[in-house]
Amino acid sequence: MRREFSRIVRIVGFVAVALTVIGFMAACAKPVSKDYAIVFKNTGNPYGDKQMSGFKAGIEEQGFKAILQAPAQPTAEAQIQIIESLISQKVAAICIVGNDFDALQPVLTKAKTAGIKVFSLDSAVNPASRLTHVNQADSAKIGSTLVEAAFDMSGGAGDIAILSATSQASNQNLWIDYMKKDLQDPKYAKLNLVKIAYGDDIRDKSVSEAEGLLQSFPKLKVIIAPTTVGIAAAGKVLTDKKLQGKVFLTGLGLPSEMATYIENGACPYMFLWNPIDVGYLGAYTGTALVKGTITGAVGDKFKAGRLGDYTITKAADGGTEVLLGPPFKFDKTNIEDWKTVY
Ligand code: RAM
Repeated sequence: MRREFSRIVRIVGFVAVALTVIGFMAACAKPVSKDYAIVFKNTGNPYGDKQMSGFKAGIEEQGFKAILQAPAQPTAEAQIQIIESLISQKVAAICIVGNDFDALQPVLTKAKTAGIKVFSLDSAVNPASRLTHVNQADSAKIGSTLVEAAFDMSGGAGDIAILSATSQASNQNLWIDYMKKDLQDPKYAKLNLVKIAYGDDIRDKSVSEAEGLLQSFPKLKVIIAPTTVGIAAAGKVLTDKKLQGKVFLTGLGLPSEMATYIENGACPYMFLWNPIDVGYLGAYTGTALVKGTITGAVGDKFKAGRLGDYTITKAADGGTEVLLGPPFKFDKTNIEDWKTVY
């Protein structure tokens, strides 16, 4: 009886100590931040605004706070300063739209060491700097689709040029690499890539780069602009110069900015995905990483709100990614329906 009593006392004592320790640990644990940050390439890009609005919607509908940031210039240096300040603010996650594949690694590693979940979206940072990447569409498919469009618009032969964003933008560079690989195919032997110009996703610079291409290459048949800023700038230049039917434009554009140029024939067709959905998928990737539902490993699964279920897969750069879906084609038959959507 006495032994039984002292056993009970020991158990009660043990439970009390355990509860005290758990309570102490809970009191000491850092409160989990409810702030989720996205850092876009630069300000003044309507595509970036739409992507960030999707991120904000996805974060806020889960009861958290979204911090939307973008530097004035599309450089890695400017993004590093923003990330330093987000580290001091102790945000829960940083979703980076990289202005450089490798240059952000030291600051992103610092963020990771501080317990912040780091992942990229739209424009990837290298696998060592991220847990995973939110990819808008299959990169190889984007490259081959744009080369095939140039082939089609040029009638299979002639000078073509690329008007890109910055020379360091990892998403554009990846797509351009795939385009160059595709152009090796004997089918495209008569297509002559004369120049890759960089408008830096700045409207005025993109306009003058487009004008420069026309001046330097009078026989130019197609401009491929794999950036929404570049394609809209080139659309304006071709329209102002009344070059519809002589020089064709294709690439990745926002229906809202490109409707005029699709309707007037400067751009027979182009492609994109829904940038709001890219941001929204990023929001759910971030919260899943913070909750621990996913770690960013191949095979991890999570639910992205209204978009449904996603699985992390292997990315071509050796890291992992989550893919939104296939790119969508916009032409005269559907642009009217899409120009008010995004
Ligand atoms: C521009 C940006 C963005 C890219 C789109 C297609 O707005 O460079 O990163 O995804 O174009």
